[in-house]
Amino acid sequence: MSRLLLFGPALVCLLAACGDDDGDDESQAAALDPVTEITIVAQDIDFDIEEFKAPTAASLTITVVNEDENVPHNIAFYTDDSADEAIDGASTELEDGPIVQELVFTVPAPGEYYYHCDAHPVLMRGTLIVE
Ligand SMILES: [Cu+2]
Repeated sequence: MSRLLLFGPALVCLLAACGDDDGDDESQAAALDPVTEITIVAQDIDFDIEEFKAPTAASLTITVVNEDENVPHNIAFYTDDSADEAIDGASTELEDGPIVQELVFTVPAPGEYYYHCDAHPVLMRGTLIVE
């Protein structure tokens, strides 16, 4: 089953959409399956996705949509929620919204990782589960 999902995000979206009554839940449902592309919206100093899965060693593309006018956001990945050790190449610069940022990096070894906005680490945070 997980092998099937590796065929691509389009299939994942298709499956998620099929199982949903409400289109608003689509992104959250898709986040439950491992993805190699994901869009995370930063709005009202909050990320809309606070947990998602990705397959180890894959190239992961994250689109960060900062909807907050004149408020700086970014996304930065760390080995754990102490945020002491950054994951190489897995962060964007803090930039005022509205702006769209794209981040591409290689998914690390299986495990749980942490991400946050460096400007709002308490309010904007999440977990990346690598399988
Ligand atoms: Cu922020």
